[in-house]
Amino acid sequence: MSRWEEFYESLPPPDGFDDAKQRLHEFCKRLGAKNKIVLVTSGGTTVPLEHNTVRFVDNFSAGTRGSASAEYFLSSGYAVIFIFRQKSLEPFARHFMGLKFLNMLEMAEENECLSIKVKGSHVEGLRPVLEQYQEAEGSGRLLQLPFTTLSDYLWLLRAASECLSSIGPRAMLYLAAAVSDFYVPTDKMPTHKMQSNEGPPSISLQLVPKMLKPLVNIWVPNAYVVSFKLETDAELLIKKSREALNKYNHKLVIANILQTRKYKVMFVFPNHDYEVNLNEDEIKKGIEIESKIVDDLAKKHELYIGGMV
Ligand code: 9Z3
Repeated sequence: MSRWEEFYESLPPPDGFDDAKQRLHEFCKRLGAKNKIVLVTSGGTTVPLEHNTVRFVDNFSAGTRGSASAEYFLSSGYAVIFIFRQKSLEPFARHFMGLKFLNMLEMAEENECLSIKVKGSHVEGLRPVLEQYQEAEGSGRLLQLPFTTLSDYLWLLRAASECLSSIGPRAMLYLAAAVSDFYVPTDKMPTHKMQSNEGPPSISLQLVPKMLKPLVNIWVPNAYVVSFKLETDAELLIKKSREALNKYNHKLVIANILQTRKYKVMFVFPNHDYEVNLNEDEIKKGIEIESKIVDDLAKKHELYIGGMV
């Protein structure tokens, strides 16, 4: 048994997994014959430190990259499977988060009847979002499945990949989730909440086997697979991205630096690379880098489907 198979054996499937599998199957069957389908993963995974989990290891990802990209894929005609960290940003809903949402509303009283309305200054901005959301809902082209832990994520990733294998090169995988490289094995985890009066705990994290290998070679071998590489040291970025391409044989790594990720990424292919960025003017206008990333990818994917790359 390979290391990744052993790893899966050690992780029980998440609650509701059969239902998620069925929804994936129905989605791919209904839309797969005629459409391109992209699997977008988004947000960070948690790694529990106790079986009855009070504490866990998490990461910074807010899900902006994934949720914004899902919207642009939908408007480029894709059907989208969106696997996202519970409570991270979601397509369309991300425009209505927290106080931003409340600031868009106002009270109105007419004939002693009180109502709440969207402020006039926001109507034009909200219209395209609402229209696109209603179109995606109406056409059933968006399937959202949440995860919390690394284990939930890996089960969903595998199930979605295996479903997508039936549509060959029309499937794209866009792996933007920030997935933990480390975990605490189930048999090394305490059952109950760690007690501070027992002194500082010593926690030994193990390496998570890289799932890109079975994903590219076994689960969904004909898909257009795009992974993301995140670094904080710019010196390492291209080198590490090329290493990943050589190791896993997928099509493209989109490389980004933590601090500049919202306006600059590198597209790294096995033999060349280039920057996709936003200039000052585009940033001021509120253009999102994901619109450029998805535009470029949709073209590359079309060439791939046509057997041209
Ligand atoms: C990314 O690099 C994404 O672009 C971000 C997006 C997580 C930086 P936000 O959600 O951030 O918009 O706040 N995702 C992949 C990160 C990752 O863990 N990649 C692994 C690695 O770098 C490889 S799969 O080793």
